[in-house]
Amino acid sequence: MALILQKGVLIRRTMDLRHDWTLPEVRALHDLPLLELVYRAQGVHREVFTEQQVQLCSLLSVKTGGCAEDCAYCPQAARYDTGVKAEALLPVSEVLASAAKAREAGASRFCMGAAWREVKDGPQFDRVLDMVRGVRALGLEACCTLGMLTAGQAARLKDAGCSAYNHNLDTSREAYGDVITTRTYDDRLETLRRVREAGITICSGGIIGLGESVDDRCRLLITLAAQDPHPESVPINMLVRVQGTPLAQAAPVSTLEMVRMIATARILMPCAMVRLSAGRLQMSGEAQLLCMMAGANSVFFGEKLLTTGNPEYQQDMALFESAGIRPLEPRP
Ligand code: SAM
Ligand code: DTB
Ligand code: SF4
Repeated sequence: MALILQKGVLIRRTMDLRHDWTLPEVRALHDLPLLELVYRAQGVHREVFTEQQVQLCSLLSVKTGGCAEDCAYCPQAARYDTGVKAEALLPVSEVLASAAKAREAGASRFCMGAAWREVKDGPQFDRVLDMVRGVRALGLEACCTLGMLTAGQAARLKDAGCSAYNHNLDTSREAYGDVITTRTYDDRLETLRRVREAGITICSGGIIGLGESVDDRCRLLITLAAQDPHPESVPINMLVRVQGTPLAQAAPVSTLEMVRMIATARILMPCAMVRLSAGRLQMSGEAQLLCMMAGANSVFFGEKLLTTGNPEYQQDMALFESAGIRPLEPRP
């Protein structure tokens, strides 16, 4: 920690941000007694985030199902029989109506997901660019998650005003091939590089509960923290086990494993928004608050994630109110 003084007055503390964490170091943090880990993560959190605020993000599947990839967790992969039907790309008007409603309900970020392997230039991508422009015009941050991108496509998204691009590494390089075979870890890192070069902020995180080891979870966080700058946003998902996917019968993970993952992410990437993402339906309100104590400062709200369930709006608001947590105001 360094202090910045102006005429002897403390104006800002700067964190020593590291990009070279080692597995023994991260494992030692991750495996600390839980309350000690949460205490340390909360200390880092408070150096950066001084208000009791949580960012509410709204998520909409703008193009559902029929995806060519084989991600073993995903209900939208065409090759698994999950009951999710392939649908066409939504019209811009429908997406913007949904964004306006989300803004009314307190969202400051609107995330649009497409079940694509990669973006193809043409009318569909042009329509997504119109969606991005429309969401920005509503005063919301616009995030997209559309699969792999070329440098040119990243530049066009940036021109349209895209604030962030979500592209998860999901797990460690070592465990990746057990979960996805239709693309490589390096494909993923290459898209992240293109997004960064285009000047769009990065949202990248992962999932726990895929059958990975604790070392794999730590290696994922090490790879994310090796990015310079760190991703601005790190979603931590708990696997939603969907019938028909190869991971439908995966062993459930405990909420305390989520707490450990979130706390470790917070310590490694102090300035990132750490997002408590999929899996909240399986967690009690108190467990979610423990995740927030461990450094999570954002959730997806609304009854649906992309295709699976999420807590009811009223239930979330009651939880935040009882804990004195305020939604982060929009700052477009
Ligand atoms: N097709 C694009 C891609 O894969 O980058 C964008 C959409 S994809 C559904 C976005 C992310 O959702 C995935 O990277 C994965 O981390 C997460 N996800 C998908 N299914 C999930 C599940 N069953 N449980 C938890 N997270 C899941
Ligand atoms: C992320 O990391 N989690 C969100 C968002 N980024 C796109 C998606 C979760 C999807 C959960 C499964 C579903 O609802 O289809
Ligand atoms: Fe397709 Fe994305 Fe689902 Fe993988 S996670 S199957 S790329 S929609």
